[in-house]
Amino acid sequence: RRPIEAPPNATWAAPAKATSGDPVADLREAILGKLAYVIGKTPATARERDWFAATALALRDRIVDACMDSSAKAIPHKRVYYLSLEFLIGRLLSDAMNNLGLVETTRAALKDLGVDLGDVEAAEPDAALGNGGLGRLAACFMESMASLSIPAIGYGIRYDHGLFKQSLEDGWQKEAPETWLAEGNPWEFARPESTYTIGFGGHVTMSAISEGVIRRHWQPAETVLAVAHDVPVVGWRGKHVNTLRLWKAEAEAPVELARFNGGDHVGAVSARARAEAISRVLYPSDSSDAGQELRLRQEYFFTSASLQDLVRRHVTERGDLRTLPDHAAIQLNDTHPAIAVPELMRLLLEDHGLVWEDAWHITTNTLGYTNHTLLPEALETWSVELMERLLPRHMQIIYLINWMHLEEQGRHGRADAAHLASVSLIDESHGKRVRMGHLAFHGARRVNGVSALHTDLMRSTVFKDLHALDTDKIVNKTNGITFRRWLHNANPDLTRLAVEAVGARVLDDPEALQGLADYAGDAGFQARYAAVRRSRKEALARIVTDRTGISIDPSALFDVQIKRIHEYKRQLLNVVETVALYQAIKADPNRDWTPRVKIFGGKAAPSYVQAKLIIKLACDVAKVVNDDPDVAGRLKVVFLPNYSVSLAEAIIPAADLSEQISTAGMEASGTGNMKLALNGALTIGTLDGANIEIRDHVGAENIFIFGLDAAGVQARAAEPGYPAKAIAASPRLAAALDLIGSGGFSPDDRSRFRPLVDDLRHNDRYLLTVDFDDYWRVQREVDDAWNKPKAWWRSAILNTARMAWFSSDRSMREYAEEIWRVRVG
Ligand code: GPQ
Repeated sequence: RRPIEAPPNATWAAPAKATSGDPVADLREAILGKLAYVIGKTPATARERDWFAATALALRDRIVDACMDSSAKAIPHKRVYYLSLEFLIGRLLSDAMNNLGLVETTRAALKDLGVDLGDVEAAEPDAALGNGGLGRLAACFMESMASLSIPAIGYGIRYDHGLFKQSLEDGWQKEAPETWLAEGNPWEFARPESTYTIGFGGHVTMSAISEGVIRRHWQPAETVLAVAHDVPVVGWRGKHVNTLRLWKAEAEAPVELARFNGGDHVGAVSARARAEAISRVLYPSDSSDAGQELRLRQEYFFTSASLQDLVRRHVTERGDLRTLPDHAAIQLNDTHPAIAVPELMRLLLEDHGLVWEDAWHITTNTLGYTNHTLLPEALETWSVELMERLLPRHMQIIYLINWMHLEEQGRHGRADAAHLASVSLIDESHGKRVRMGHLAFHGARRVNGVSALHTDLMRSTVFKDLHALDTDKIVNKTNGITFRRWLHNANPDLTRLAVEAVGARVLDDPEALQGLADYAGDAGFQARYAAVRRSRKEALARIVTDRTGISIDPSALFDVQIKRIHEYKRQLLNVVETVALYQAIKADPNRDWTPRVKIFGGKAAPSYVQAKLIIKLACDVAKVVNDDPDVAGRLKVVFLPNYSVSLAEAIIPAADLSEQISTAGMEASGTGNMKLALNGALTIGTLDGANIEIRDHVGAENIFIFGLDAAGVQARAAEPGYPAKAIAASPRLAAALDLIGSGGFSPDDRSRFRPLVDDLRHNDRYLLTVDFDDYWRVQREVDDAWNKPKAWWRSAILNTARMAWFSSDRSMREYAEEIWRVRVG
């Protein structure tokens, strides 16, 4: 791997430090110093992990230098506060080296010490503080904000244990705890001086402060401390550094001495265990509501700490809270921090003595809310009973906000019961529950969706009636990805090729990638582009063999579906098509079948039974297909265990085909679709989420679209008996389902996959049966296209050239301008 060295430029001066004039020697000495005096090891005793820590610490010093430079500047006029329960950042070393322009310097410094940079990079654990797209988006946005010099602080939780480790035991997913902090985190600074008290439970008291004016005060029964841990986020060319501030939960009293002295040694630390449980582990739920009390505690814990922190900063810097909206934009990443609405109200009313109208004005001019799904099972609600018990004051405030909101409807002549029930912050249809989406919507100045289609569906479905009250409130902000990680770091060879073709400008301005279009038909360029792909495929093939024992041929088409396992994402559609293809090859083994390797990766939520069964099916199909001599050389199936950010970095540059096959209307955006297309994989996909915008950019002739669109899905889903009709009309689908359902892949347990097949036959909520034939048809078009390499590589190059718009820099500029009203740069 030979990463790209950023060419220095005039505005990007190295900090003025005593140096030898030799950057490699300076960094080498810095690393040796960290190894000796921080890690306490000699080069002879150091393990890769020690070299990683020493290197990270040496680079962190450089980031601090850059940070001191940027924070020496005046207080920024306005800051963005990005509140997210998840930041799926992965490894940070290559980001830091690349953005500081120190990749080759670091490589050379380590080489002098007899250490290989690649080995050191591999020793860094992934910070897996997120589940999937939502958390990775937050990480891309943090990197882009730093690169655009948008002053920002990301706020989240410093989980002791990130997303679980997945292993496959005989094809069944097993979960083990993830332990990224086991040997410490060299990137972070503990900030015990930034500690806040977070309350839970208790009751609300009242005091009359003057005639007719009553103040309410929350008296929590229990308190927990939130202690800040800061991770610096350095932007491109080291020009700007932002902070990711993660909260750790600690008990006020580490041990209750009276109990301890009384002999109750376990009870003496039980309050501590209860407090620390809050930041212990990331909930592994993706696009589904975790719904448990500890989850609500996590949400309130990090939201309250973050708001207290930013309010205190504002008061220190500006004095008057009335100007908060001028100097702070708070973005709520989904509804997980939606409790910010009543919490900010409470802080303004109780701690700062503001009156309701002023507090509401400040709140609703500071908050923004991003919605990431319309799936009903993912829309958060909390029972009023739990809220009253855990956050009694917040529940009062929510009731008051809702009362005023519904009164307002009456004043506009909209007091009919159906309308009120639809816009109310409380759902009363099955017990009383607070609708967190409605709460965030009502408390925000702007609400956004994450792709054009998703935003349209927000306006026409879940938020229809709220939207009608203020049609300017919902805006679209199509997702993006940071090219520094997903092109420059993940695919340095492709980046070098782009630099050679269109100039180094492409490193600063993704729009320059457009210049590659001129070379799309050039035989010489195609050959070099294909050679880069080939080398990435060989590297992935080694990983596959290493981790699964399966050998795959790099000259076959690599067909990749990597993402969380979820029924709406329809991995099952891909597996059923694989089975149908297997049957077709068996029936006609002498045809010139296009060689394919189907590669799957992704985790299932531990409680998601159907998703785990789909993993098992993929593995069982793999076993049969890979062992069958009749299909040898034509079809292989691989399920790569423990999909992660760093595994994605290895898979994406090696992919020829990107599977984006969700039921139309259900994938809010997708971002893996963007990473794969940027790296030149052609997409096979539905008209869902950002796939539509990808098609618009790369051109309909350079993408494989199939299936019903969102309107078609809505219409068909309303027709009774659609699965049976679809299966009856498709002998190929019927045969594949018969083989799966009758135990063709599970001779040890013939009824194992009956639940999956029965659900398809009788229910099929995700319209797999309806889209199957078209999917099959377009997959065969893919086969044909693969056999015309000139046209294939032309399309691939055009995909890379035309994905520039999907840079998260573009997303962040749009948020900055239309939602946050904050200066860029
Ligand atoms: N997304 Cl609600 C998640 O990754 N987790 C979630 O809990 C929810 C949404 C995803 C969504 O499914 C993708 O379509 C988006 O691209 C992604 O958020 C980022 O917006």
